[in-house]
Amino acid sequence: MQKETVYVVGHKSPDTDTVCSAIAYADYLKKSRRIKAVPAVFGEINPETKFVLDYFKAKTPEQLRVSEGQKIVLVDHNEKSQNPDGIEKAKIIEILDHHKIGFNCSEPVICHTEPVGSTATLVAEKMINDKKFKITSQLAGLLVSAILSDTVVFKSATTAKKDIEIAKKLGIKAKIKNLKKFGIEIKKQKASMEGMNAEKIIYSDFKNFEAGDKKFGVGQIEVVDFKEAKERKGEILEKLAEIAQKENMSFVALMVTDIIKGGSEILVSGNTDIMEKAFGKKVIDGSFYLEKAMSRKKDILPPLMEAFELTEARPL
Ligand SMILES: [Mn+2]
Repeated sequence: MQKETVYVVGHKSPDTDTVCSAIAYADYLKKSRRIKAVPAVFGEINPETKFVLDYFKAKTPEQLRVSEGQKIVLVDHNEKSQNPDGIEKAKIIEILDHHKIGFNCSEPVICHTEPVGSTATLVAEKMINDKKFKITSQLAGLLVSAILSDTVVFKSATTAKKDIEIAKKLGIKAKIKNLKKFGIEIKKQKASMEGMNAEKIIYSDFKNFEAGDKKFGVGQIEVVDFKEAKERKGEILEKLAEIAQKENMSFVALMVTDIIKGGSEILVSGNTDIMEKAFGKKVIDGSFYLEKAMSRKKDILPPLMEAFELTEARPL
C-alpha cells in the first residue's frame, strides 16, 4: 500500500452522487490499486444524502481542508468554479466525471469522463468489470442511490441506458425490491421549499450563464407537487426581479421541478421574450409549464442558447 494519502472528493454543495461516488471510488482505489485513498467532502451534507448514508449505515466523509501538495482525485466535477478556494495548492492526479470538460492542467492526469447520468454509474462499472473486486451490499446501496438521485429516478434527459442497466444490477446486490419507489423516497427528502425563504429557494442550486454580452441565471428546486410554489409565486418572482436587476442579468429563472409529475414550472423575471422564443410558450403571470423538463443542462440551456443566437444573428 502506498503511504501517501490521496483524497477522493466531489464538488462544492455536495449532492448524493458526489458523496457516494467519493466513498465508493476511494474504496475501489484502496482495494484494487492499493492507494491509501480517503473519501472527503467540500461542504455540508444535504438532507437527501444524509438519509442515504444513514439508510446504508455509511459514515459521512471528512471535510477536506486543502493543503500544499495534497494529492486529490476529483469525482463528479472538473471545473475550477466548483472547487474550494486554494485548490491550486493541491495536486490533482485523477478525474472521474460526467460533466463537460472545463479542466486545465499543467501535467498529464488520468481522466475518465462520459456522458452518463451519474458519476456513480462510472464507479460501479469499474467495479463490475474488475472481477477481483467484490461489491458489498452497502457500496451497491450507496451507488444505486446516487444513480437514482442524479437521474431523478431515470426521468431526467441525462439518463443513459448504462445508468439503468447498472442500477438494476446494484439494486439486486443492495436487496432493493422496487428501485423506482426507493428512488422517490430518496428524492422526497430534499424535494421541498419548506422553511426556506425566496432567496434560499432560488440559490439552493443556482448557475450563472453568458450568451454573447448577455448574462442570465437559472436556479432549480425539486418538489413533489406545485402547491407551495403556486402559493409563494409572488414572493419568488419579486426576488427573481431583484436578482436580475442587482446582477445586471437579462433575466433570472427558477425551474420548479415536480419529480413525481416529471415536468417543470418555470418562473421568470426580466426579459421574458427570450424565454417565449426559446420554448414557444407564453409567459403568463411570470411563469409557464414545460412538460418532461427535468434537467437544466439538457432541457433548458440548449433552447435558450439557440434563442439568444437567433436574436443576435437577426439583422436590425
Ligand atoms: Mn453527478
